[in-house]
Amino acid sequence: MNVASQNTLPLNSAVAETDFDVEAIRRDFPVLHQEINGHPLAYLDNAASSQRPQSVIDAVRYYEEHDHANVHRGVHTLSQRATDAYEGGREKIRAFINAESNQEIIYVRGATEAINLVAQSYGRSRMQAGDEIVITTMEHHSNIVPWQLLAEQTGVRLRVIPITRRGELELEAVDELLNERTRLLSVVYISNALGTINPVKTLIDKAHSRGIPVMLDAAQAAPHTRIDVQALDCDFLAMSGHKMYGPTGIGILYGKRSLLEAMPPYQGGGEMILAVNFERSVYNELPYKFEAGTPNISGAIGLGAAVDYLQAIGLERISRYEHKLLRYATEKLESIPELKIVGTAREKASVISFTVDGVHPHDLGTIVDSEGVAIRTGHHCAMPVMEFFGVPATARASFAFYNTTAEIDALANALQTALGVLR
Ligand code: 7TS
Repeated sequence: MNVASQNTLPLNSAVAETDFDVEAIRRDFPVLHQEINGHPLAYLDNAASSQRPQSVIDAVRYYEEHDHANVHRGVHTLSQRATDAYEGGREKIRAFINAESNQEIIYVRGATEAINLVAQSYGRSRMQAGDEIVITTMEHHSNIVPWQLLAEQTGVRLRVIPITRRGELELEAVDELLNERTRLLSVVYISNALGTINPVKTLIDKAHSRGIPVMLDAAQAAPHTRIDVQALDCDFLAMSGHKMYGPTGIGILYGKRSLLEAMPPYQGGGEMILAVNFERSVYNELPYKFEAGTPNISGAIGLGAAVDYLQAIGLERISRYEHKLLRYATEKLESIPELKIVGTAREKASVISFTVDGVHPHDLGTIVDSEGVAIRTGHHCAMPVMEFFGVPATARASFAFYNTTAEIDALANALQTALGVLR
């Protein structure tokens, strides 16, 4: 599904969605039903980490209470059950992103580790001084610093696609930056700081026409839009479980099998070998070659349950509902004259960053918290974005499909209170 095309949907002022019962969905998320500082919690920090539905909590708990053992190692029943559940999660995730094979789904700690793995395994074994890696101005630090580490190790050069004042990529610059020295294009799919949905299919086609592989940082995309890695034809893709209603400490690296097969292991240890002697070791097959040591078994199982939950609702419905929420919130915040929205791309998802002249975002965040509204303030690990817009930080509200227009109203009211106090 193309999220971008949904941005042209007409706005229903009441955000009424006949086939989307947000109250029923909210009942699946126990954490939402509490008061913070005497007000109902309005959790609007989903880009940092989303909440877990009861089914994820139950799946993890069931595993801990009935099935825990180490995976792939035992003939005993618990080990087999743990292995089945762990590998079952991998199959769910494969189907979720429509990868061709389970061997292309590597369990990692999160998007950060996925990108570091590609930098250190793929990058370090294939790149050298004179080669170039292209990223964009709107990357999260986790899609900048791993390449800088690689640059220090190998002499590769990092080149950066600029952005416009709206917070969109300057696409004309792409043709110039992708050249015969480029070895990889690594791009954020949806920006955590601006909400911009990048035209990743166009970028992939441009890169592939020059023989350049593409990595997508889909940490923010996976919870909000249907991802089909075969349709996109991306070469690598990174996701974080905790941003898609699953546990922390688990994430996925997707890689095309042919690329992963040719890559050396990222870490050495148990599980990733077939045979070891002191002369040499024989590495295990995919995906285990990249899963050294005892993995986050309960995390993988929880992520599988999160994917089941998302599939049951349907990413298309989620995108539609969240898009309406974003439109509602944008109109609401635009009606507060002191407030300036940072990031006004034509294609956006689930994030509104904003500033108020003369007021530090941390102060805004603290005051709205006193009314039960959770937003994030800071540089959002995207300091080059802050530098581009000439601000030290922004306040950011980020939405999930369990959020409501009432919560957005609570945000707007709390911001009015804050402005009354601070200005
Ligand atoms: N890429 C993007 C686009 C992100 O938004 C984040 C985390 C990461 C990568 C790293 O993910 P991790 O799970 O490995 O930490 N973004 C945020 C955020 O916006 N606020 O807190 C974390």
